[in-house]
This record gives sequence, structure tokens and C-alpha cells, in this order.
Amino acid sequence: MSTEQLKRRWWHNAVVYQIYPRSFNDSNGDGIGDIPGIIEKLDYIKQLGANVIWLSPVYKSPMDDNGYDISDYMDIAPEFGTMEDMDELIAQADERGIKIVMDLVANHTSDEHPWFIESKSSKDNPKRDWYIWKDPKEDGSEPNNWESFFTPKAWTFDEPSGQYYCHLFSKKQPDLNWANPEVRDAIYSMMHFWLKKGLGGFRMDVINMIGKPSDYPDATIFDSGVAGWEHWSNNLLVHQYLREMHDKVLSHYDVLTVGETPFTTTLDGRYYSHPDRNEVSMIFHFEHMSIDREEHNAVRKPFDLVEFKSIMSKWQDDLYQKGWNSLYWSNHDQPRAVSRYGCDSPEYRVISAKMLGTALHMMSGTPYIYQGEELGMTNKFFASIDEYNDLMAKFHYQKMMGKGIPEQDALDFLNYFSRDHARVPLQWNTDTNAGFTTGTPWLAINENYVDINAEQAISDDNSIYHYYRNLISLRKSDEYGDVIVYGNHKILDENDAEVYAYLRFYDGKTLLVVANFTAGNQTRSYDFQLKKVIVNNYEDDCSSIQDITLKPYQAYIFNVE
Ligand code: TEU
Ligand code: CA
Repeated sequence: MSTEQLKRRWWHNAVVYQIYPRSFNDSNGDGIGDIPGIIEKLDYIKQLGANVIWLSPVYKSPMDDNGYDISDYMDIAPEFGTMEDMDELIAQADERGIKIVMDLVANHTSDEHPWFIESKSSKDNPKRDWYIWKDPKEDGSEPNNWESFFTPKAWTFDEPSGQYYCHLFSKKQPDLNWANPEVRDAIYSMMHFWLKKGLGGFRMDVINMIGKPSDYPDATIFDSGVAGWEHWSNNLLVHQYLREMHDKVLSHYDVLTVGETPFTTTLDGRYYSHPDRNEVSMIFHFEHMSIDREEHNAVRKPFDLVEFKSIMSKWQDDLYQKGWNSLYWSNHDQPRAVSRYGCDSPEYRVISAKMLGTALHMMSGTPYIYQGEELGMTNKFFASIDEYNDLMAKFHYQKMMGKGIPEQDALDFLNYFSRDHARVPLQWNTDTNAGFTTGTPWLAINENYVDINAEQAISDDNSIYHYYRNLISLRKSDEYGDVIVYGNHKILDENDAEVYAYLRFYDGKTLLVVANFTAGNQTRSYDFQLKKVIVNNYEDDCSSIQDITLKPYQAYIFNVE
């Protein structure tokens, strides 16, 4: 085994911290986080050890989907700041050795983008073909039966022109027509505009959905996912567009690109991220995100560790030397990791959050930390549908009501899975509003900020924050960096439903990672010689890995031979 086949890239040992600007830090008391607020906290991120920030969208937007509906790609939303603020953020981050990765939302724009306003204005407008317009079927119904993530159908009728436009998300997020070379060129020049400012790269929103088959066929799969996905996700056209994008844009810069790609297998993952295909650096797959729910049907499923391990090791093994993994527990679309995969009771919150960090950060790939994950922030309880902000929560609620699901069950589902859990403002200290704002926060603060906040975490050597710092520094260390970043991977005891154990090995060095996913004691034996305990999320001692009893949510990293 060697890394000879894999050329080393700077983003291989990067650690990315994701910021959702609206919820990070408000500098001017209007209740909305902003770019100057991020600049104030750059040292916090630097001290954590992350060297890349992925910034969710800050572009001009009517905020139907909190910025994932862009009305001007080359301007900043006034609530977030100005272009000068953005330039300042890039410069200040750079001074601290941190690169900024922006969100490229190019599957769709806002319906208030001038391109769409023109496109909609008449059937013979030169921009008509920049979006996807189709005639109704003979009976006047939608051009096909595709569904949308945020509305029942993927099509909205435009009375004046008598045609429908396609939107895989809200009706205020019309899909761009990537088959039109003018569209692609407009996106590419916008990318150059940003990359020339010294960006570290792009996170590409639902990039695997940009290639739509030219005949727009009906969906045939209705039992999983948003109907139509077999046509618009991972269509071969997306690979062609990405290679063109690489050729015309990305090849001119040394950047990190990560494609967000729901409905994606490891084979797709290799197509996207194999270095010789020149598409993207890595992708976010969703397989472990659907392990405990059928999102589309709003049904919760029990978390199964055996299944989880098989998903994660499949990605580790299948992409080894043939692509690159991104590693994540959470993001702005997902519930809080500790509430979902760990245990957020006062007794186990800290220990289980550390266990989750250990299990993920010792894998091969580039780890992503979602703001507040390093503090073990938890889901917030929402008592009624009116307390939610997210359009997806409202859509799912309507859908569940339509199916006759009892209201309490619908609210329970959202209390597990709503995207708003991640969007609750960051908890900085014990001041009013957790130090996030001096005004009224746009989304209510979680009352547990009095115990869970950054100030507390920084002052407590035993905090999750310092534990994450240590995990990050191991990945960057001379001693263990290579084995963590480039080492081979092997799952142990794949049918063990309580403990997750795997090996990483490289150049004669072997790490054994052991994580107890339960609140009970677990005794296991590992057939290796213990050389050193590198990390233990408890303070006890461990002298042998034969008949070792793991305490609730205990996690170890061992150096073994
Ligand atoms: O998310 C795409 C996506 O697939 C989500 O709708 C996902 O299914 C859900 O959020 C939770 O699993 C991206 C962005 O990350 C999201 O914030 C946007 O709303 C969406 O695209 C549209 O741009
Ligand atoms: Ca503000």
C-alpha cells in the first residue's frame, strides 16, 4: 500500500468548519448573524484548528430558503453585510491560514433573479431557454409527474405564457437549464469572479441534479425519495458538465470542491471524485443521513449500528485510492448530531458527543464540523408548528396532515428531524440570547445555553471543544497525520451492534479505533498488542485491550501492533 497513486492535495488533511451565517454571530443587533460577526469569531475557529470555512450562502436573496434562493450571485445580502465585508472576511481568514469555501447554488436561482424575471417575461425572450419551460400535457396537467423537495409537484404553471416551469425545490427556486451553454458560461464566469478573490473553493449545492434528461420522462419509482430522482440525480450529463466546469474554471485554481449529492452510491462517488476524472474533490453522500428515517415519507426508523457501520465502511473501502470521502455528522439541513446518534441527556451528552467525534474523525477523508457541533449543541424542542421557520418543516407538516397523521406524531417527527434544529443560533456565552445578538434573534435560542456555550467550553479543559481540538491536531500531526489521512481501513466485527471498531494502517503504523455506541458497559477483546492509548474520552486508565470493558459511550484510539 502506498500513496503513490494518489497525488497529495492540500485539502486531504484539511478540516472544514461550516458556518450558517444567519445563526452564527450577529454584530449589529438586528437579530440576524452577519459577516462582520463571523470576522469577530475567526480566532475561535482558528483555535479549534479548522483551516477551511464553508460558508452557507451570503448572496443577495429574498430568503425564501434562507439564501439558497439567489437573486444576485455577485452581490451580498444586505442583512449579511457588504462586498467589502466579504473581501475583509477572505483577507482576515487568510491571515489566520483559513480558506473560505463559498456555497455554489447553481441548480436553481431565485424567481427574483433578473435572469428568471426576463425568462418569464415572454416566450420569445432570449433568456426563455435559461430555465426549464414546458407545455402542459393535453389535459392541462404538469409536463410530467416529478415531485419537488418543498412542494407536491416539481412544476408551477405560468398563466400568461401557458407553460409550466420546473423547480425541484420551492416554486421560488426555478431550476436553471444546464443544457443551455449560455447558462453554463454565465455560471462559470461568476465562479471566476469569486475565485479571483482568493477563495478556497466551492461547496456545490445539489450539483448532482443539474443534468436533466432532454425528454423529461415520467418517474416510475414512488416508494423512495422525491419522485423523478432516477432521472435527475446523477444523470450522466452532470459528469459532462462538471468536467467542462473543471476545464473552464476549476483547473485554473488549486481549490477544494465538494458536491452535495443525495441519492448517491459509492460507484457514483468514484465517478465524481476520482482524481483522474477532473470533476470535484469530494462529495457529500446521504446514505448515513437516511439511516433513521424515510425523509420523504416523514417516517422515523430505529438507528441500527450494524447498518451504519456497513455504510461507512463501504464508503471508506470503495473510495480508497479511487476518490475522496467527506466525513460529516451534521450540517444546516440535519438535526444535531448528539441528539440523533448519541445521547443528549445531561448524563451522557458530553461523553457521547466526544465518542461521535472520535468515530468520525479517525476515518479517511476530509472532516466537516457544523457550527455548534464542537460544543455538543442539542436539538431544541418546538412545541407547535408556528415555532418553526423552515419551509421544509412546513411542507412536511402539511403533507403529514394531508395523510391524516395525528398532529402529535407530525410534531414528534419534526422534533427529531427538522432542519431548524441546526439553525438555532450559536450559543456563545450566558448573556441574554446566548451572546448571539443584543436584539431579537430571528429564531428562538435554546434555553440550555446557560450550560452549553462556547465560553464555558473554552474554559473547561474537559469540554467537547477541547476534545475536538485534539482530534484535529492528531490529523495534522507528524506522528499520526499520515495514517489518519492516507491509511488503509478495515472494519472489525461488522455484526457487533453495540461497538464500532476499525483499524487504520499505513507504513507500519496501526491505529485501532473503538467506540461504544450504547449507554451500557460493553466488554470486548482485541487481538492486538497495545502500544499506546492515544485518546480516551474517559479519564480512566487502560493497560490492555483484551477483555476491556468500555463504559457508556466510551471511545478510544489505540496505537497497536
Ligand atoms: O439541500 C438539498 C437537499 O436534498 C435537502 O432538501 C435535503 O433533502 C434536506 O434538507 C434534508 O435532508 C440543499 C441545501 O443544503 C438546502 O439547505 C437547500 O434548501 C436545498 O439544497 C435547496 O437549495
Ligand atoms: Ca446582523
